[in-house]
Parts: sequence; C-alpha cells; structure tokens
Amino acid sequence: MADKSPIVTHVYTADPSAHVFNNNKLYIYPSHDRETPIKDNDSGDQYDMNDYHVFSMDAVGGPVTDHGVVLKAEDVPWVSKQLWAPDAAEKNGKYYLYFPARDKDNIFRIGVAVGDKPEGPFKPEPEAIKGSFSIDPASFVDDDGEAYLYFGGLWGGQLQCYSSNDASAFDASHLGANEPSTGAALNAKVARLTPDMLQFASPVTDVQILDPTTREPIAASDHERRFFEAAWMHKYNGKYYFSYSTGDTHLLAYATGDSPLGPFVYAGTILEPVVGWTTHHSIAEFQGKWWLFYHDATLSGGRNHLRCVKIREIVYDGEGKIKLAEAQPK
Ligand code: FUB
Repeated sequence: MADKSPIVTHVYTADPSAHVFNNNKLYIYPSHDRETPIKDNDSGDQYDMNDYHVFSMDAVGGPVTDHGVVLKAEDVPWVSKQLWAPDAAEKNGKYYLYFPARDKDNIFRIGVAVGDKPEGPFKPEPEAIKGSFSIDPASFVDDDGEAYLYFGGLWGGQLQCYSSNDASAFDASHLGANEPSTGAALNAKVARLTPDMLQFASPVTDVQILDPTTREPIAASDHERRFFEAAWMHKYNGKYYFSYSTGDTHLLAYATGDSPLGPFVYAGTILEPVVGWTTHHSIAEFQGKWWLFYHDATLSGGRNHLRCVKIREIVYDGEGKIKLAEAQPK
C-alpha cells in the first residue's frame, strides 16, 4: 500500500472525525497527541492528551487550517486527564464537540461542549453526559433530524468493566486487557440524543454485529471481527454503515444494517493494519467523493502514541461493499 502524507506535521494528530458542515468546508476533529515519559501499557496511559485542535480544508489535498486549541482539559470541571478521541455534530446552527476523558475517579465518561462555529471554541457542559461511560463517542444526525451517540472501547477504554448498560455498574476488577474470551463479544453502545444534543434521550443499547451466515452475534474469541473501539456511523444509499477498529488485530472493519440502532451484519474490512498499535477512522462524503480519514504512527517513526492523520479515497462496489480507491491523493 502506497504511503500517504499526513494532513499536518506541526502537531501530532489521531482519531480523526471528519464532517462537512454548512459552509461546505471539511472539518476534522482529531485527538491531539503529545510527548510523554509514560511507557506503553494495555490501559493506554501513554495516550495522555490534554486538549483539542480543529482543522479545516476547502479541498482534500489542499491547504489545511489549524484553528488552534478549542478545548482544554483544565477547562472541564469533571475531567482529570486523557482527552481521547472526539467527534462533533451540528444541529440548528450550533456545534457540539463530544469527547471522552477520565473523571476524578479515573473512570472514562463522555462530555459535550457547545460552540457557535464548527471551528469552535467550545464551552464544556459542567458535568459529563448522564449515563455515559467508556470512550470514543461518534455522533450521527440522521436525515430525519434524530441524533445518536455511539461509543465504547475495550481495555483502556473500560468497556469490559460494565456487565450491563448501566453507567453506575462499573466493576474495577475488569480493568486492563481483561475482556471476555467466551460467549458473544461485548458490543459498542448507542443512545439517542435529546433535541438540545446535551443528554441521552433513551436508554443505552447494544450495537449488535451479526455473522453474515449464521446471524449469530460475533464471538468474543473472534478478534479479527469483534468490536474493540473507534465506532463510526455513516449512511450510504439508504444503508447504515457501522465501522470500527478490531483493536489487537489492528483492522478497520464494518457492518451494515437498516436502522441506526442495528442490528448490523458484518461486511468486511476497510483498512489493513497501519504503523502503530491503534487504528481509528471516520468516513465522510466531500465534493462528490467518499473519503476515509485514519491515522498511523509514521510521523514519529512508529511511536504508538504519536500519530498523524491521513486521508484515502474509498469507493463502493455494486453491492455497497467498501473498497479503497485505486488512484489516491498523495
Ligand atoms: O487516542 C486514544 C485512543 O486510542 C482512542 O480513544 C482510541 O480509539 C485509540 O485510537
């Protein structure tokens, strides 16, 4: 696979969530990686980020504007550390930045901050979203205006610490790389958002991924296909595409369904492992083409926690399967 250039090299960026907002610009909301003496571990302590930048561009491959710091950990009353992968949404002329972070008890929750412009700045709500837990929020506003938040991540993302979808059921004995090895895999989570986009409007439910042949849930032991982290939702041709990272097998995979709440049927992989442990992406249509936004660790020479965002074009075949386009922007 030909190597692509990072969109920016003056800062480390990762976990890109891309959206085209009303003024027809492409906005990317990534994590902002930084240097740390913390050694790599399975809880991801080395991902010690403390602020977010927003980037925009008028065309893929054209100049990229860094809008600077739009939210800092120290400005969010409930946060102790680790501002991980964010996402953004627009509704009724306001912009919402969703972000995971550890609270003062070291438990990951999801917060929201509100801005008047896609490039921020964003003012955080004083408390995390009630009922939220784990990491990697991905927002999706459907054509009918209903908004959803997908989330969840294993190991350092703490998803395995919940035996139900009740945020108060946190069980610290499952911290670390301690996911189930038998039975059905743990699922990503989804909830509808309230009309003001600030809270969950429904109970949290499971994002089920089914085997295409047996229609049984993907097994916990099936690390090539089970959900690990990096949820993303997009819609193509009336179908809902739920895509995600398989974590320790380092694949970007996807599953399709007829409802934003699932169930979804496993459909294949989008991207092979990249340089670096994590893989995390988003998918968006911009200027008549579909794009995969992802990261790798090439900019730092392979240091897992110092990553860079890249872009590749994707296409759909006649059955709606995702393929990497042959000709790619550099
Ligand atoms: O960037 C920190 C974490 O690494 C993200 O939340 C995960 O998706 C993984 O990319």
